[in-house]
Amino acid sequence: MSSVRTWTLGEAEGLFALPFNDLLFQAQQVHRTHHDPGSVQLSTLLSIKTGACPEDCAYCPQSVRHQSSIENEALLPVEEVLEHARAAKAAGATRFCMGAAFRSPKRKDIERIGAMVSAVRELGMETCATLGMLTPDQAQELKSAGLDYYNHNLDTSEEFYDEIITTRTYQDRLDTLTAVRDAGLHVCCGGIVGMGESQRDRAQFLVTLANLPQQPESVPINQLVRVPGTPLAGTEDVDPFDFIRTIAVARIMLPHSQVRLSAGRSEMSDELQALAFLAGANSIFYGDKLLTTGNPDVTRDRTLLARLGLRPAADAAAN
Ligand code: SAM
Ligand code: DTB
Ligand code: SF4
Repeated sequence: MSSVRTWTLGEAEGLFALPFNDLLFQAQQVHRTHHDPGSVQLSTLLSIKTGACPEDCAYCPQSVRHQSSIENEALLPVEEVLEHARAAKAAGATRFCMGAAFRSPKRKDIERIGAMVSAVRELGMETCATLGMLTPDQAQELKSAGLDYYNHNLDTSEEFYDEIITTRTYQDRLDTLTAVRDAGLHVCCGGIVGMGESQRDRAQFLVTLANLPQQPESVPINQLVRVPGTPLAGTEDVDPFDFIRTIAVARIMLPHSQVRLSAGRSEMSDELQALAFLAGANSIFYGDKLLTTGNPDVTRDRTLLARLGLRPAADAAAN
């Protein structure tokens, strides 16, 4: 899916400035033009390598530089990952996302992760991995192993990025996204709302995503999970309506993408999540855990979807 048009910062800020109901109406119109409004895609996450990451992302409990209370864990064996994937499929997830706290994976990591990807794909699930920076060869290897999606977030605007991460540049992120795209993988790229960024940063971040040579197929919008021990633990609450505005503007500017209501749902009411679906979110992380923090349990999510008359998207894997 190529870029539909080029967006300017002024246009994106104009969307954010619309009266809330006008913005949601426009987002619903775009949503209904391009997507089945009754369907929500379910992705389950698993942390396959946890903690001790050398990067200094201020939001992340897995950075070696922050004092969070997570337990570090080396790269899991293939069979253990497969057990989690089977359980996720049985619970109704169609995509299995394997996350590793790497700056970038080593050769032996790619070999084992390639085996995980092939095995999960054989279950009939879509596969996604997020492993940090990749070289073009590594992206190609993962593609050959059967990887469908690679998640690599831009997180925020280029201008605000330096206040959140100093151990890599925005251009490093863009380079990996190019390697992923060139390998023929689907791109999953989104960001975080609630790190102290301005509305302008949110608008600029979405302009960057929307103006990529090809828009990402999947766009996770996370609300910051304020984990004790991380530098952002004390950040102020986001206005929930501003969070919904970000989802709506993403839906309008990225009309064909799956927009995922991602981290932060444990702190959201059912009503706020319903507004996010109205604003055009059509995917969630599904399962009791994200990577290291909690997520609503499966029963609560199934009940919520049923109360809203929303259906889990049918199995999309066999392609
Ligand atoms: N290390 C790899 C990387 O950074 O690309 C992959 C794993 S990393 C945990 C994946 C994404 O999780 C980050 O890009 C960030 O958007 C999101 N994330 C991490 N900690 C978060 C938090 N506390 N709240 C919300 N999102 C978070
Ligand atoms: C994404 O955008 N959000 C997910 C996934 N991609 C890898 C991760 C959220 C992590 C939240 C904090 C944690 O559980 O460690
Ligand atoms: Fe490491 Fe990824 Fe966490 Fe940054 S977000 S500290 S790169 S695991």
